[in-house]
Amino acid sequence: MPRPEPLTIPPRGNAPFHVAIIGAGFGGIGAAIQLRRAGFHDFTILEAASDIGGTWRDNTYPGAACDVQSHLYSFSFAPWPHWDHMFARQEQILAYLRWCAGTHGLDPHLRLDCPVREARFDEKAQHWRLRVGNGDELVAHAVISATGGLSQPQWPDIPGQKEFRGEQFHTARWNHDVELDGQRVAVIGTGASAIQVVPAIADRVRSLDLFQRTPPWVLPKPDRTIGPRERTLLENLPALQWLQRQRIYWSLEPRVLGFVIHPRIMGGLQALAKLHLRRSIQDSELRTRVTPDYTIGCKRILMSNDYYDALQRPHVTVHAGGASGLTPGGVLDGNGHEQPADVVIHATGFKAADAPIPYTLTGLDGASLNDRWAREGAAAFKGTTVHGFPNFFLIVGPNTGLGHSSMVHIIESQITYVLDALRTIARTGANWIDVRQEAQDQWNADLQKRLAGTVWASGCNAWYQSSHGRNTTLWPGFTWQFRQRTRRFDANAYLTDRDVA
Ligand code: N01
Repeated sequence: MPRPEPLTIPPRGNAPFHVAIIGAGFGGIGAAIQLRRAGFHDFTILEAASDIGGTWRDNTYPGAACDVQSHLYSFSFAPWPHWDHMFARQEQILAYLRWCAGTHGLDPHLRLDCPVREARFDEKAQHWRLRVGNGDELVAHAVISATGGLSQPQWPDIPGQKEFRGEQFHTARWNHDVELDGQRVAVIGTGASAIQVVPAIADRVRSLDLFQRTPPWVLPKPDRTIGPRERTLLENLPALQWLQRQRIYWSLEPRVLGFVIHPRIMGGLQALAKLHLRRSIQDSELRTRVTPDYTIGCKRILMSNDYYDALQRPHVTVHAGGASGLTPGGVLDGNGHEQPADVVIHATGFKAADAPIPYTLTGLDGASLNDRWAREGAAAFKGTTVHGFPNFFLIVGPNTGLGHSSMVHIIESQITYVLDALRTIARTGANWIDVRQEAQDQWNADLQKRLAGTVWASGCNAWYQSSHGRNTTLWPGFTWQFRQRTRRFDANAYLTDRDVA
């Protein structure tokens, strides 16, 4: 694998230039590996939890697996020949991330159980001050914030949750102490998490009531096991692994055309999903109940070979119309009828579109990014830098999400950009860089113009939209276009401390 160009940053005053990485999921681990591979060792990874892994540590629900093939949903600079399924299970992805951290020597840089509460730019000292959970303060000259787009669970906005007397939990905080065998279980939500959970638990429970508000489009999942012989071959022939990655990448990339050019192009995919539905569900009434009424792709397209089977078990009931509340003994359907339940599982997703930053972030002139984004909606330049927040870099920032390919590809592109920004700081001797407001505004105006014609704007209610009515989550293009735009740090779009001195 080609190494990133070397990175050596001269000390600032008496102190070495220090980088704080917030979060040890794919984004934080990837950034740390690339810093080390570039020969830069002065960084700390601050992780709020007691283990690394991000979303792949938190989502331990039964059936949790990736819906992108693992040879692509992994770092190109840390290929792994050991995937035992085309679409890896959660435990194996977590094992992969631990392997990445171990083999790339990240352990000495890791501070676990160390939630960042506040990051404040000290204009006089020209560096960031980070306050962590135990009250300690850490100084950093640059901050890479990789806290993840899907890290904060969204509980349903329905009354009665405090009154429910049984057990309840969110899929991203699965309570493994709760026994599901023989219980009456209610699942709220029919998104990517629910369609994995429902088939995984259906056989164990006494009854399963699924509360669906909007049915998803579901395609067959082209999964298969990767046997020991194939894995040995991949291990011994790295070129074959590379080819496998390329094959998957180029097979997924054209799918973006249907998302961004015209919703009509989605016709073929929608026909395939309808065929999957017709072949899988015989009962026409149930089929009608789970047939979506919006264009495929407007909400995330799901993949499963066993979801529809599970819905047809005699003890499984789909309640269209969603859940309208909880009572002490169960869940109210859309008509207000109570469905008794011992356990309620909230498969209701994450706070994604409003891109919350899970700590207080204060930049130049005391500006608060938390307030700004709450007021105006999330916006950044290239999903990575934000005007007024010098030397602050987001991984998986606004409008970097994908509906068609691997987020790890986007993460790698952003890391390349951040490393090049740090190289610019090293080369020019500047203390900080700050993206110009005009550059950021132009970037976002262009994005919103392109998003207006996409399938995501075709009239469904998806978490891609922020509460301000803008799509602040998705990248409306090919992933190689994003890579092209982040290949080099574009210094002209930035001010430095010297420009404002
Ligand atoms: O969450 P979601 P998710 N009554 O927001 C419903 C990633 N992911 O955790 O559609 C009934 O998709 C809500 O209904 P509606 C992936 O990026 C990846 O499933 O808003 N239902 C919806 O059905 C994914 O997109 C993998 O009408 C209620 C559901 O809750 C993202 O995570 C696996 C309701 C939330 O679905 C989020 O997926 C899993 C109510 N009162 C997740 N309130 C991979 O395989 C809300 N809902 C990589």
